[in-house]
Amino acid sequence: MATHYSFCRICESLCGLKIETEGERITSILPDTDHITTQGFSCVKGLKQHEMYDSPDRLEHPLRRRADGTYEEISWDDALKGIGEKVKEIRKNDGPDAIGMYVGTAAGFSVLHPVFAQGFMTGIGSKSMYASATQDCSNKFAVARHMYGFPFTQPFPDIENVQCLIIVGANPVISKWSFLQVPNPMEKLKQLSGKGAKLYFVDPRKTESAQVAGNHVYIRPGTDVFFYLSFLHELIEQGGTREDLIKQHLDGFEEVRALASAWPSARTAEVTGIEPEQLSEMVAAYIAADGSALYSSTGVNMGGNGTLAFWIQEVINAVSGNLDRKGGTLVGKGIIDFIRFGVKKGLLMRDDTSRIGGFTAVNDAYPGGILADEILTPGDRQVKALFVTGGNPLITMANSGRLRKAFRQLELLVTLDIYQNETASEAHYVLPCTDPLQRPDLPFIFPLMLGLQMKPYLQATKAVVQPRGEQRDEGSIYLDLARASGVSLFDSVPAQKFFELTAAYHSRRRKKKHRDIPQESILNGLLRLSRQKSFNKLLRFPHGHPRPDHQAGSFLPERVMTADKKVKLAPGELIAFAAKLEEDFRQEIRDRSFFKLITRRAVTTHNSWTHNIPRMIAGGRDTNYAYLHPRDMERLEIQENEWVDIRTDPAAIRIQVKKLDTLMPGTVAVPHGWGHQHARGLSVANKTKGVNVNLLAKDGPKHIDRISGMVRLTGIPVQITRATGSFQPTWSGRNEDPA
Ligand SMILES: Nc1nc2c(c(=O)[nH]1)N[C@H]1C(S)=C(S)[C@@H](COP(=O)(O)OP(=O)(O)OC[C@H]3O[C@@H](n4cnc5c(=O)[nH]c(N)nc54)[C@H](O)[C@@H]3O)O[C@H]1N2
Ligand SMILES: Nc1nc2c(c(=O)[nH]1)N[C@H]1C(S)=C(S)[C@@H](COP(=O)(O)OP(=O)(O)OC[C@H]3O[C@@H](n4cnc5c(=O)[nH]c(N)nc54)[C@H](O)[C@@H]3O)O[C@H]1N2
Ligand code: SF4
Ligand SMILES: [Mo]
Repeated sequence: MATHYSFCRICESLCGLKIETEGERITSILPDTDHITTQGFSCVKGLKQHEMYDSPDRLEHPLRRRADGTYEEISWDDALKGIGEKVKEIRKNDGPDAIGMYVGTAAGFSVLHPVFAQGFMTGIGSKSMYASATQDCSNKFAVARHMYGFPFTQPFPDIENVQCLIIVGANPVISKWSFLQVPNPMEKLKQLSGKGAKLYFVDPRKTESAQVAGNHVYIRPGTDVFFYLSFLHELIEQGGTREDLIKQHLDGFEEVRALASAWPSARTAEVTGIEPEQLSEMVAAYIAADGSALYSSTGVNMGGNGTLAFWIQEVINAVSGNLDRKGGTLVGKGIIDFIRFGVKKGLLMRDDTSRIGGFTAVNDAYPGGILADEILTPGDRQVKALFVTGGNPLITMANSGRLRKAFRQLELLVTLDIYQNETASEAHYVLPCTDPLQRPDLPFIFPLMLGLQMKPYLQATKAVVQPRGEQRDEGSIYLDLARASGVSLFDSVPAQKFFELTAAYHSRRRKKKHRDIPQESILNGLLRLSRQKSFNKLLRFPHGHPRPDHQAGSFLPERVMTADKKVKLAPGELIAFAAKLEEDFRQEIRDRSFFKLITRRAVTTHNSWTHNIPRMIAGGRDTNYAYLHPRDMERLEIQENEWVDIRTDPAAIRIQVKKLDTLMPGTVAVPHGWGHQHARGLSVANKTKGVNVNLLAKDGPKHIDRISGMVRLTGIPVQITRATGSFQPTWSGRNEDPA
């Protein structure tokens, strides 16, 4: 028996873990009570993750689809050869952009996976990159690039010192916070409130977080931009702006002031449902406190106007003098000066546009909402091959029914995952990857490069257990895929040669069959280049090694990456984009007769990937429900557990109803990540009953935010009727095979 200290890489909390093993088997996972930041905090997903990784469904060999649609196990040599030849053929005939990639959330939680995946695409010479960020957060990157000169400049609330924190569209008690590591959010919220800080939650549901502490303010889904505009308007009216700082560090105030002047709270209340007095009180609290912050997350990002809403939020934090001050919002530092480095190297700043819709890439990726069109529309740059790496787009993306049809047209679909999930069930090749506990690692890019941590620290972990069967790490897979496809990683022959040689040496020393990259040495190289302790030295701090604390006053003006070092409050593109608000407002008024669909996360689920653990779906948790306010149920004449049909243009779903009196009337909540019936490789999850709510969301260029590339995944107007008669699904309805 052995004890290992490591950390969880499922969500941004990165909880320290104490892991017991017997041989190559994990026997228990406990929270690491000595961890310098997470201090014994964790959740059920982290503590039971080995049940997921040890599942008999876990991929151990590459799979290839046979002509009849069944799958056979094949060797790595055959898989690489088959994929490589097809990639060469498509690249030659249709050009490099015909080869696309979708990078999912799980990839982001590893340091090397996304780097090698991008390296492969650079080698191919393809710009056809897609990522789960256009589902959940591209608006933040797009706005940051316009305002601060770099997409990864992401101010976050100074949680230790904030006196007034307004949380919009986030539920940290369940989600554990995003774009910031805050361990044990429930305790933190209680502590803040205990210390007398004012807390507000602006959310269509009185969430688990809002029930812990603070005040809750209901908002009609999808109307956040109008809330923020009225907030700014009111802030100016109440004299909450800091003219001295505006002059010194900010640029464009008059233009945003003019914009906000059209949106007094008496006007926007009609769509947001927030009473002017309520807003006025909140703004007064924000102004009065000695350090305030507005923070938002996916509820705002995914609501259809995430770009404009987040922009105005950042304007408010800046003009009120809270940006870069103690108790306000801070801009962290990673192990290197990533902001300066990124701007110098032009990292994540591609300016090219997509073939369909002419969307500018955000963080070097195109909108996921055009992927189906890019596959289905003939012509130059049409996507004919797709690599899906650490994601499950057929569940998590908009209009997933149409996307499935598109995927079936691909000449080559390859997935890199730990399971044969729904997406992999359509793939030509399925490649078995290592799981987080089988790889050495550092905290992922947000904490590592941006310091998005309440208390900065660094931690290294070795692999806790070795890969089973033919499982391999993604870096090694992309190295081999590059060779098999006749290209070099990063389009650099020396880089390809270097990694091949080190992989060969590393594998010979360990008497391994496959040539796998020395992950620890590469991570060590990264640490040494950024003048940190070596990987091995860091391992001597198994509970984390502290890094310097954040410093208020370290951002303005030195680290603002615009030409004149001033924060751009009114970038031309955003001002021009805001012209649509009048029409959006009228649309909100027209939409008042519709229900607005929102999502709801649970501690036991993580997007689409925890429903294959029996304990996570036990006790009635084997499905999702449509949650409705009792008053709405009465209006619809529906009892609990009865069925309703929820409709939008693309599709309809039939789903059972549960009562939820913490919901704003006129709203329906349906958790995402369900609808596993098509998954060949999830023998537990594919017997669950839930439906995929993203069948209802619209994709295509007309439905995409032009700046962020995001579709609307929350605040969607839907019709709800009591289920009558046999269900006639558009093929994408409930559970049946689309074929
Ligand atoms: N309606 C609605 N839709 C949503 C959301 C919502 O709130 N409402 N949320 C959105 C959000 S926030 C996001 S981030 C996206 C997520 O979108 P995706 O990233 O497409 O989906 P996930 O379900 O997170 O898929 C992660 C996959 O990675 C696999 N995996 C886990 N660990 C590893 C590993 O170490 N290596 C590899 N190769 N694979 C691994 C898992 O098995 C799983 O198949 O979905 C979005 N979709
Ligand atoms: N247990 C668990 N934890 C997770 C995940 C998971 O799936 N399960 N996913 C992880 C991922 S990938 C991410 S990105 C983070 C996301 O973390 P969060 O952004 O905190 O996500 P949610 O918990 O979905 O909180 C979104 C909140 O927005 C509200 N909301 C919905 N629509 C609107 C709207 O139009 N306006 C406003 N103001 N609010 C709205 C919802 O009611 C909900 O309370 O969580 C991560 N952590
Ligand atoms: S909160 Fe849970 S899933 Fe997230 S890092 Fe901690 S243990 Fe892992
Ligand atoms: Mo996410």
